[in-house]
Amino acid sequence: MGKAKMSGKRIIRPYHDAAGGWGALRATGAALLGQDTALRGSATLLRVNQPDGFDCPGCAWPDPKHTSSFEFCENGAKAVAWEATGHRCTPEFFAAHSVTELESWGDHDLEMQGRITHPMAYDAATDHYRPIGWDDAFALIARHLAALPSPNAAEFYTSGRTSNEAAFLYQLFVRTFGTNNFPDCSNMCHEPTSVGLPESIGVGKGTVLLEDFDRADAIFIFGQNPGTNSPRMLTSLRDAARRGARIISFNPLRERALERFQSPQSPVEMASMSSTPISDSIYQLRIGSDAAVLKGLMKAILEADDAALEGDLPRFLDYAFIAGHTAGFEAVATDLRATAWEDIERKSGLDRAVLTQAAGVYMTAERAILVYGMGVTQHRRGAEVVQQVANLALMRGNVGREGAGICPVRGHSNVQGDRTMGIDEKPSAAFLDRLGEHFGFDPPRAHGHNTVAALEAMQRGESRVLFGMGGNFVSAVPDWQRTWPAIRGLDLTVHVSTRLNRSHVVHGRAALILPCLGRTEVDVQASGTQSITVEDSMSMVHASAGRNAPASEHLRSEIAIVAGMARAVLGAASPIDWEGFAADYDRIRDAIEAVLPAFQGYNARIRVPGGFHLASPARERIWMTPSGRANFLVFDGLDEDEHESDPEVLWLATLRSHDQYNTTVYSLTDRYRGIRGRRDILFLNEREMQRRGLAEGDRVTLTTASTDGVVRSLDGLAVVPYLLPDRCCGAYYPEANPLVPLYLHDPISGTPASKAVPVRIVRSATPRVGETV
Ligand SMILES: Nc1nc2c(c(=O)[nH]1)N[C@H]1C(S)=C(S)[C@@H](COP(=O)(O)OP(=O)(O)OC[C@H]3O[C@@H](n4cnc5c(=O)[nH]c(N)nc54)[C@H](O)[C@@H]3O)O[C@H]1N2
Ligand SMILES: Nc1nc2c(c(=O)[nH]1)N[C@H]1C(S)=C(S)[C@@H](COP(=O)(O)OP(=O)(O)OC[C@H]3O[C@@H](n4cnc5c(=O)[nH]c(N)nc54)[C@H](O)[C@@H]3O)O[C@H]1N2
Ligand SMILES: [Mo]
Repeated sequence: MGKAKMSGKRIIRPYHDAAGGWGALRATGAALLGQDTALRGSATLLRVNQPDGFDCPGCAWPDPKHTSSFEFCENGAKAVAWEATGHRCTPEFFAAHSVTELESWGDHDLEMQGRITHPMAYDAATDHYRPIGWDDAFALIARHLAALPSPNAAEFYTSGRTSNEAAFLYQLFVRTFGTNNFPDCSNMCHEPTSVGLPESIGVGKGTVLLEDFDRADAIFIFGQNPGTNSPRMLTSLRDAARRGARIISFNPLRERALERFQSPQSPVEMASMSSTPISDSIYQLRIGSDAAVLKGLMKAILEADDAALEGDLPRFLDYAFIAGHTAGFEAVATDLRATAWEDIERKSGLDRAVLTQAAGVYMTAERAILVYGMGVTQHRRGAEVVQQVANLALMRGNVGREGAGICPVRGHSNVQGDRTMGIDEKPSAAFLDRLGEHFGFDPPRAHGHNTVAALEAMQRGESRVLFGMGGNFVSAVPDWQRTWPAIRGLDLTVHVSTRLNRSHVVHGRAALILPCLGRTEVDVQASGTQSITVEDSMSMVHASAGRNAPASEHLRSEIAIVAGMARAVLGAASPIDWEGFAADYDRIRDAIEAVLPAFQGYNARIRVPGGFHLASPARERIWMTPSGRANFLVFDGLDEDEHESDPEVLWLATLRSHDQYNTTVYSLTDRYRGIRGRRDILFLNEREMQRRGLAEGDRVTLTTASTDGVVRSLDGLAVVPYLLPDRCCGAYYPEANPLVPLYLHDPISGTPASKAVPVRIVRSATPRVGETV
């Protein structure tokens, strides 16, 4: 087949600058102006992540001790501007637009309406949302919950911006009501970390602190895009690169910030237009081949270690650590020796020589940090891949030493804290014991639903109510053609929200929107001005208090909403002083301290600037596993899926653009990838385009290679040539979610395989970009 002709308009305009720099400053200015926050916003920005300010509602990356001067972050600024917007979504707006009309709006247009000002209830007779009083809203929830055949017919979702205090009170309410149904955003995100790492190292969290980045000799980054999703991490990476640490990335895409970064904090770099190269190498592995790559790296180390033994040279494996601290090494070594290099090469698309070279960097580094993100977790065998990251760390004793460790980069700013507070469908017996003892009730013991199980229960008609504490459940979940009808069939959907989103327009028969305060806003309760606390990706807990006036006088804090709902649902007979908790958040922290021993002295410790670190046993080389040792775990084979052998099936990764926060689309631009003004894009390499006779701008239909006979397809994506490995393609999340079958999830963690959906591509009847009918 000849080279397809590139005619008509080009869609992609390659971005040649480094990540960060003037481009980032310009984009921040645009984000602030677009939200009418220009003056107030910049004052607000000066309080982000300051000791007396508020925690950035963006990502979960930690701050240098929370005592630093303003650290610039483009995407943090966007998250703040989005919350501190001057736009308002009022009862008049809802009166002017029916829900059916709003359903046809794009995600960006929904969110652009700004902050929701009043509690609203869906009125089926008129198909409009109408204002409702708070007490009436709580009474409506109470009526629906009381009518359920069992508390287990309700689902209580949490998104990861919810504070420790709100999360603790919320789980207390839900368990007092009688269920452990806690689907949460983490179930679609780092659950493979939460369930995979404990088997390996005894804790489901990372083991590094920010200062470890100052000591590491090598930093390996698997499937994580810091330039977009945790830009403050670039400061650590830039400093590490400048002092000569080796940084190696494994990513099917050459993400710009993994290549080079221009620090807006550095006057020299900004003035001279210079930048710091970040990664020594970006290895473009095939989608879904991290296990193969990790096994390749470990096999190369094993081979080098064998050679060292023969040559009587220093060894590459940390035998003292392996013997003293771990179990299962022999089984893993046997499996690695039996794994053929040809299979690793075929699967990953990377040569043995290349992998051996990367392994060389790892095994000559005295201290190494292994970082990973969604490129590792959102796979059919995500939890097992996480365990391979741990294997690689354990081989050289890179856990529990300065400058070394495992670093899962969490998503939402408090998603890790929410889990610590008990947002967990599989709570430990010890936690329930202490909770029940302190509050004098018998918490439900049966495990509840995670996100996938909640959706399945809705599909079966067993779950009847969905309550969402933040987030955008409807858009975030997979398989829309199958999951949305189930959500529409619910008796009641309730969403505690700041801005309008898809979950408000794809709703149950009855529906409520409960507008809440955001992080940037002052929270005044009966005892005075309150602060909340959060836990970052490195287990640092600290306080956060906003100063802006609330977006509307009708807003309530998430805590006050939980308290009001609890009183309405549980009645005056509930022995728990819900109003007392809502009046003074110190009292919630006292209760947290009573239930969770790690929070001893909570109220005093958060008053110290910078907060405190929640001790991690693995960091101290204490292994909280049944054997008391860290475990090497075998990954059986290299494959994820039976489709691997069909050459027509490609792996689709669903991607975040630079201008979105999960389902919140700030703009239609994806600066570093060279896309402007649209999101209906399929990234494909030129060889795959030629094989199909496709040119840039041609429209295609993607169809999932489903195993359940259901047709899942997405029509009208415009093809753009992009440097990707063969048999790989990319499209934007959440638009591509209809292609992700609900069954396509990791059976261990329940996390949907959003980064490796098997798809077929055919030319679509839709006219190509730039062509009119
Ligand atoms: N601005 C902004 N910040 C955010 C978010 C946001 O949407 N916007 N989201 C927040 C949340 S909740 C989360 S969880 C994090 C997400 O942050 P990340 O973990 O960085 O998640 P993604 O951008 O989805 O994917 C990361 C990378 O995985 C790569 N990838 C795809 N498939 C594979 C694969 O098979 N193997 C490997 N090795 N790599 C692969 C992609 O090319 C991409 O560069 O960021 C948080 N921060
Ligand atoms: N295909 C595919 N699917 C994915 C992913 C993917 O990479 N690919 N990523 C997954 C991941 S990692 C995650 S974490 C989930 C994200 O899933 P969610 O966390 O459910 O979604 P968000 O888009 O972060 O939620 C945005 C909404 O949160 C509300 N909000 C914002 N701030 C606040 C606040 O302070 N309080 C309250 N109560 N509400 C607030 C606003 O109304 C806003 O519209 O999506 C998952 N789904
Ligand atoms: Mo996430």
